[in-house]
This record gives sequence, structure tokens and C-alpha cells, in this order.
Amino acid sequence: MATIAESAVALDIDPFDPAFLADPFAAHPALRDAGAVVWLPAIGCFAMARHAEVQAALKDHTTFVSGRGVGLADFATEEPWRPPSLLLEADPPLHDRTRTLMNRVASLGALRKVMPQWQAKADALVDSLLGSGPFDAVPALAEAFPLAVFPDLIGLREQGREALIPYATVAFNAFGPRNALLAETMEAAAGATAWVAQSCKREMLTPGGWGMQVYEAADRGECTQDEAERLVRSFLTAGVDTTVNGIATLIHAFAQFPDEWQRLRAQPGLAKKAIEESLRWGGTVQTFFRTTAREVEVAGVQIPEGAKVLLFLAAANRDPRKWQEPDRFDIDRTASGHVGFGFGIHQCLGQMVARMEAEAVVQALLPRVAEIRATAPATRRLNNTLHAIGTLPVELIPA
Ligand code: OVM
Repeated sequence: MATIAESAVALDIDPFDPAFLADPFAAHPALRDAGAVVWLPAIGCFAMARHAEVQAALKDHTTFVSGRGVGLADFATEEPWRPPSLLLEADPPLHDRTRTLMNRVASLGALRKVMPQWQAKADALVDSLLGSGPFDAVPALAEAFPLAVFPDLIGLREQGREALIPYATVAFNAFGPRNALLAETMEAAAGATAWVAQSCKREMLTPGGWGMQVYEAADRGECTQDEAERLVRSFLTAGVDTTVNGIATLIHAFAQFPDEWQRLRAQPGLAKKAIEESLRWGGTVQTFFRTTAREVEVAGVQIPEGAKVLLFLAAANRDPRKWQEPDRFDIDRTASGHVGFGFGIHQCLGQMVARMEAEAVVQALLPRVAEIRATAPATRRLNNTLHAIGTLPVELIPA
């Protein structure tokens, strides 16, 4: 039965404008309330910001494809800034082959083995920060911890690991338009990009690490050696800036909601739920695009084939149609069902790495820290995709 589709409501919002990026949550109500699907003339894209439609679009990966890029650029007509990811920017059947291989490498069993070492490192790091007055938790904790564990997990060479953050910053900026933010960070990361490219090569990887295990899968015929190199690049791109900002956001959440820290101290069994809630509330990965592979109607709006659709994951995670008091960080709510890691076949490959890093940090803080006290307002580091924290001045008051 044919339905007559309306056209989408146009909204005069530029989601890559610096003012928008500085405070995206302020604009989310307007995006959600304008309609289930809106049109953003500033970027010439459709957009969805409600939980139900964002989740449904992520689930329908044959209509809302990734192979034409998950940023603003349409790979069907525009040259990608780097060879496309074989996971993120691929559709089945290619995606399923690479994802199966990578799932086997990034397994929960492999992570459980390293957890005791990670916990010891997190404990030592928190001990070193305790009772020594105010400090910036971004470099001292949110960057220090992932950099202390993740490169070793992959099996990267020691020299130059600090390149991982500026490289990822560019990769996440590159999902947006070619704006000043991208240009500045790209220039600053020229050396970092070369370091990352070099570090993906087999001869640069340590035996036993997840990087080498991808090459061993290639030896078994599961992918080519060239594909292995690019799959290792996925670990290096997606695995650091995300967890850095996820941990910074977790610390920031408890500094902003001190009662929730007291509640967690009283009920440490809520740690996993608290981490899940920080993923819902935090919005580290704000957005991803899809491209329509066919004409499709969503909530009465006709979207043509070949359209870019911007999915506001972070707005969906605070949609009052789905969550009660969505702006409140509430460690005891049921946050599962959030789309902070996406949904469907592309759902974050490294989500257990991210959760285990957060868990190690929380378990280190819990017995040691009576209060996570903000000593000055946090500042933002603008990014076209990430809700990134620039500085996070805090003091850890010993228990
Ligand atoms: C990739 C990748 C995956 C997820 C996120 C991401 C830059 C990159 O496969 O390269 O962000």
C-alpha cells in the first residue's frame, strides 16, 4: 500500500559549527523535537536524533550502508582521506569476513588474561595522583592509563606511542567537513600519521600482541597481508582517543555529580552499571553518518537513494522518549540499550576493551578516593565527531 511521504522539516543548525561542537547537548532537544527525520541544509544531509530511529537505522545496515563512508564524504563520489577501513567503512560480505577475524583476536578471554596487570597499573597510577593537590586529569589519568595498557595489548613498539592520540584526533575530525578543525589537526599530526602507518607493518609488531595475531590470521588465509596491515590500523585508530575521552568523561561525571560517587562508594557492586551509565550520558562518540543504498521512508519522510544521514548517537542516548531525566547521571539506572557503541553489525569491536579500562580505573579509585573534586571548570577540545575534554582540573581527596 502506497503512503504519501512528507518531506523532512528543515532545521537551520550546522552540527560542525564551532559553537555547536562546544556544546552539542544544548542543540539536541531542537534536533529531536523537530521530527524523527530532519533535513540539515547547512550540510545537505538528513539527520536523526531520536533513540528509536537512530537504533533502527543502525540495525538496517543494508539500507543505511557504511561502505560509502561513515562521515560527510560520500566515497562513491569523493576520494577518502585514507584507504577506507575494512570494518568501519565496509559492508557485508567484506565486513563480515574482517569482523569475524577481528572478533577472534579481540576476545574477552584475551582481555581477562591481562586484567590483573591492568589493575596493578591503574592502582599505581591513582596512588601517584592521590593527595598531591589539583592536577589535570586528562594527561595524568585519562591519557596515561590507556597509553599504559593499550599499545602493549596490540604489541606496538615503545618509541613514539604518543602519536596515537593526534592521529586518532585527525581520523575523528575527518568524518566531518573539511573545516579549519580538520586542517589544523591534520597539519599537527603529519608525523603521527607516518608513525601509525609504519607501526601497522608486521615487522614492527611484537609477538603475542593483537597486531601480530591479525597477521597470523592472514597466514591462515583469513585475509591478505595487506588487509592485515589495514586491520591493525583499525585498532590504532579506534582504540585510544575514544577510551581517553571515555575515561575523562567518567571522571568528569563523578566530579559533576559528587553524590553519585558517594553512592558508588557505598555500593561498589554498581561499578559496571555506573560505567554503562557514563557511556550513555557521556556522548564521547557524538555522531556517525550512513548513506542510503535505496529510497526509504522513515516516519513518513521519504529519503532518496544516495543520501547522507547523520545519526546523533549522543542525542539518542539522552532522548526523553527513551530515558527518564536523561541529562542526569544516575549510576543505578538501566543504561543498557544506549547506542554509545553503536548498534547492529558495526557495534564497537573494542567495547570490552573500553569497559575493562574503565573498570580498572574505577576499581583503583573506589577504595582510595573519598571525593573527586573539580578545582576549575573542565574545558572542551573541539572535534567533528568526539565530545572531547581538553582539560579536567581535579583533586582526588584520599579516603
Ligand atoms: C577503523 C575505525 C573504527 C572505528 C572508529 C574509527 C576513527 C575508526 O576501523 O579505522 O574512528
